[in-house]
Formats: sequence, structure tokens, C-alpha cells
Amino acid sequence: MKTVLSVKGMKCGGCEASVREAVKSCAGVISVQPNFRENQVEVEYDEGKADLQAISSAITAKGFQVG
Ligand SMILES: [Cu+2]
Repeated sequence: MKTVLSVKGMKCGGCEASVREAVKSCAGVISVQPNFRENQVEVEYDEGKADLQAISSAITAKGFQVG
């Protein structure tokens, strides 16, 4: 399953890396593709294992806004 999250606050590659690390550490995440220019984060995940709420929380915990 793939989804694209709208994430605000990313300003550079460092922010992308921060988001990537945060999302990767969540259960069931297969791949993460942040794009700060588009304010988007594409997440591929295993529906049976991943919790989108937890993924969103991991991103907001790094100081970015989801939604
Ligand atoms: Cu940055």
C-alpha cells in the first residue's frame, strides 16, 4: 500500500533525511520518499503492520506538520 502524506515544514535535504529516519523507524514501513519542494512524503507500507497514526506522530515529533 502506498500513500502520499502532505507534510509542511521541510526546508532542505536535511529535513527530508530527518523525516525519512523517523518514518523508517515505524513498524511496517517499506519505503519513504520525502520531497520538501512538494511538501509531500510518499510512504509505502504493509497494511497489516503499519499504523498511519503512528507514522504521522513520528513526523510531527520531529517538528513538521502533517495534513
Ligand atoms: Cu532542513
